[in-house]
Amino acid sequence: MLQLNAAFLVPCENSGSRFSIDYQGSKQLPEHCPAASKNWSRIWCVVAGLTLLIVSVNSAGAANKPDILMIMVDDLRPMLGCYGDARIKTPNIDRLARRGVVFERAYCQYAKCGTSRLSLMTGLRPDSIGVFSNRDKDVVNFRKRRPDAASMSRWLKKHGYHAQSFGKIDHDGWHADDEWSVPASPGRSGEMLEVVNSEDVSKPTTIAERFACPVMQSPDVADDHLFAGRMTQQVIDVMRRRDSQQPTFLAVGYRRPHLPFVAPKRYFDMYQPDESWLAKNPNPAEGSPVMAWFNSDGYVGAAKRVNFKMPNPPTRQQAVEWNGYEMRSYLGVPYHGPIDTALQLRLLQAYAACVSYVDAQVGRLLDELESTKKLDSTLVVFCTDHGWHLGEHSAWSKMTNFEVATRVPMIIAGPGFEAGRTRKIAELVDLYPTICDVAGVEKPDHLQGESLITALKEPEESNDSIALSQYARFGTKYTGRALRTDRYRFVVWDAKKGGETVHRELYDHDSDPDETVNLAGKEEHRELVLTLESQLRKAFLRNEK
Ligand SMILES: [Ca+2]
Repeated sequence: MLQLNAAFLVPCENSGSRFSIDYQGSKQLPEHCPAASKNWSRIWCVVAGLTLLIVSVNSAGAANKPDILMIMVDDLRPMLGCYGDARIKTPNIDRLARRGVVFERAYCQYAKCGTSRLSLMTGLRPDSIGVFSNRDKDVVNFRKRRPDAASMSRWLKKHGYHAQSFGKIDHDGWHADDEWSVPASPGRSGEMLEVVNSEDVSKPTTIAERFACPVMQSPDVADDHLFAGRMTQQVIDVMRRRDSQQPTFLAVGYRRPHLPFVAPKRYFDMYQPDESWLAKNPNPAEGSPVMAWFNSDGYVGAAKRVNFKMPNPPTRQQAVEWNGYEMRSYLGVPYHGPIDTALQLRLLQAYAACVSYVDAQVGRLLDELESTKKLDSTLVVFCTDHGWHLGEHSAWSKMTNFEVATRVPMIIAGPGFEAGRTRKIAELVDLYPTICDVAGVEKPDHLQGESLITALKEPEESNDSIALSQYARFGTKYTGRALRTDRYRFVVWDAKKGGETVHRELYDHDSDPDETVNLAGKEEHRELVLTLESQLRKAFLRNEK
């Protein structure tokens, strides 16, 4: 039985259907100078000539550089055909995977949108960025504090690229227009909460209030009725208009499958999940601390707004009952307590539908590149910002250090390397230096990731690389820092005050890929824990600045 609070079953606030995009990026010099006045004509020609010269000089260093298309999907776990899981149909992402190198073990640095995206775009790790909230002012302060840390877009722009972004690349509200060649096109404010009018789905979409937003909607509408479809068409329009003399970096950020799960009905109709889809490890890992898997700690205030008092801190049992609050804050999911099997299956169906909807949009972008014969020469980077719990460890959503929250799809296809797959452990923070290397752009000094160019050229090669992730819990009272090696996931939880290590976690992926038993406290693993902790501390220390 769903616990819907009638008080919140109110119509979504109508913010209109405005949607506009700034196309200042198209540099179109006149084919001939206007002849209204000879003098003005001469002046105009001189100005135009100088502009042309400047563009030419700007582009000189950009000769032979590939166009770059970066596709970033929000909250996408690697539950994809090309990752060996055919339950969700993603023929287009799979098609890209067949052309490029699939990183089977890629990890985010922070399993939450904002910090993960800042890390990816700046090439810095979260400890160096120091932004762990969703507060806009923290990002402004970070940019002031680290003016040297040019973002990928700013750097590529400096090196001759036309850099343009669509949708969610930085966390919503964190865009800085001067990072791009033209102002970013993020859509309406709050676009994440785009919903259709349930009385008449043909009406323009609106932006919902968080607690008045249904967790899922399956309107019978065309792809372009929703933002992702409209945005895709705009990207294609820009692709068609772009100046072929100047290399282009297009960053396209899809806001689904992030909640709410809204996608056209036909994508919902593709799925009827059965119980085999349910999480294999629905309970918290044996011997794990609450802070490892309780991902509702940032929602205490939000719960209060709707007159629910979330225990803070919760007992182990309370933490299970309140877990996954990001999802519970939408209409249609109980605020706390069990999520019954029927609802879990509908949520799985909705998540799958959103992924397939986004996949179809990715297909449109690939089709466009293919039909203009630019697919072979374009560097296409496909990734997300972090994984997602679909009931694992009693959690829904992200915001943990577990494999399901930190492992991400990463596919890189482009000129100069063959298709393949690699088991090399990679990180999202590696993308910036990798893109520089493939594009033939020098790398800025501040980067903390490692270029994956060797893995792209020799994907069979494996090595002893590691991945680092982290998450702050209960505000920033505790931080969990995670090390992923070839075999293990090892996590330490340190208190901010006093620096005391309060918990350790160790999972053996050879015997326990679902991370169901924390081995850290077992006497037989004492030496291993010491070794991994030493490795983890050294690796994280290297990145503190
Ligand atoms: Ca996200």
